[in-house]
Amino acid sequence: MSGDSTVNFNLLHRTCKLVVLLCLLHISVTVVFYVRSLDIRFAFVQNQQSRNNVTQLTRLRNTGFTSRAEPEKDGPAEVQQTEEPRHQPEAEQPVKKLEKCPETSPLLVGPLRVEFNTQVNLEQIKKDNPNLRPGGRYKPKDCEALQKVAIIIPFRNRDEHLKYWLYYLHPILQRQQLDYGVYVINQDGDEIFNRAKLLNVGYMEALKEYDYECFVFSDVDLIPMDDRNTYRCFSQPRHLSVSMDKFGFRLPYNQYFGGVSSMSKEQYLKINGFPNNYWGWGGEDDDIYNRLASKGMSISRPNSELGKCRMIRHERDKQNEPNPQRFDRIAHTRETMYKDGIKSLSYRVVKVDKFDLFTKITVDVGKP
Ligand code: UDH
Ligand code: NGS
Repeated sequence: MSGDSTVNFNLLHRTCKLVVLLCLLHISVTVVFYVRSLDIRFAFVQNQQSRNNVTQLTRLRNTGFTSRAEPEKDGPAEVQQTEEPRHQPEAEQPVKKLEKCPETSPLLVGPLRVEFNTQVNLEQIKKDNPNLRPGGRYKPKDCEALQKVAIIIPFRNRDEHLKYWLYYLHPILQRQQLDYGVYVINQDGDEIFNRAKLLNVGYMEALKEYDYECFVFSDVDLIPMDDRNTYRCFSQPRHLSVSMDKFGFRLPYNQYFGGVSSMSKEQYLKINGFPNNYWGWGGEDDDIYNRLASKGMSISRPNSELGKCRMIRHERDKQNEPNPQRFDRIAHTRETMYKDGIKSLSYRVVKVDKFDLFTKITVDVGKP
């Protein structure tokens, strides 16, 4: 009997030990798993926080708040990194520099209906273009524009035409994904008009505001009929209004460079800008063509389908009669272009108005 009970006691003792050991093992396994799950949860919270930081910074940047405090010249605002874990997976990096916009904008729609029978009003245009910044500035928010373009419009007493221009062009330029600003250069007073000198003023004044690299010079009464005719610069000076309704959608002559054209800063400086001494109508665009040709540049053009545009019909303006000296002047461009141009430009800024849809610079350009 006593031998049996000793055996039973030993068996019980071993079983209890085993149970205690199993319990200990269970507890330690549970503790290990618990600690590991804490680690994971902590890491998850950290990641969520850093993701929120990125989202907040992105939002700030898109509304323009962060860029406002930074100098314009630096382009898209760089966002400062907040305290981020040292080693982050690729996807968790803070806001990166925007990628370049594609060579051809995916937003383009092609041929457009352009007509001037319906009235347009500035308030409506403003509502239709909520992403414009004061002074008629814009840059895409999802990509870095390929070019910074200043659009220069020579102007006096053409408010009705300007409204149509703004109505049609702002949406087009935004679809073209340009970083652009619209500068209306308004000739002060009622002396004889000087289109080319106003364009020179536009070049100078736009550069005071932003480091534009491309300049589009556009008459106020010309509207493109296809948004694939991009208002930017090319490796050669560009003539954009190649197929105007008033010329039966053809070029009036091969050397024609009037209406809408574009030039990079480099191309423009190579020809000493435009002439300042063409007072009244005609010839200044031919002088510009001569300057480009004399410097060995050729004219790049869109094809006649893409280059279609409409002109708003109008009567001849007062104080813009044909210039009787124009034929003599264009015969001597090669001799005069170094004395007369951007280097010898003089004018006085009378007023600068930053409107919602454009910047208006009123200037005294003098008289002949
Ligand atoms: N411009 C003004 N105000 C003026 C004169 C010219 O804003 O008083 C600007 C405007 O941007 C215009 C550009 O300069 O688009 C070219 O001038 P323009 O319109 O006189 O040249 P265009 O060749 O017309 O368009 C010439 C007169 C046509 C008379 C037709 C009569 N049926
Ligand atoms: C030429 C003018 C250009 C003018 C073009 C088109 O004759 O300045 O006609 O004019 N050159 C001279 O007069 C030397 S338009 O039909 O648009 O009024 O741009």
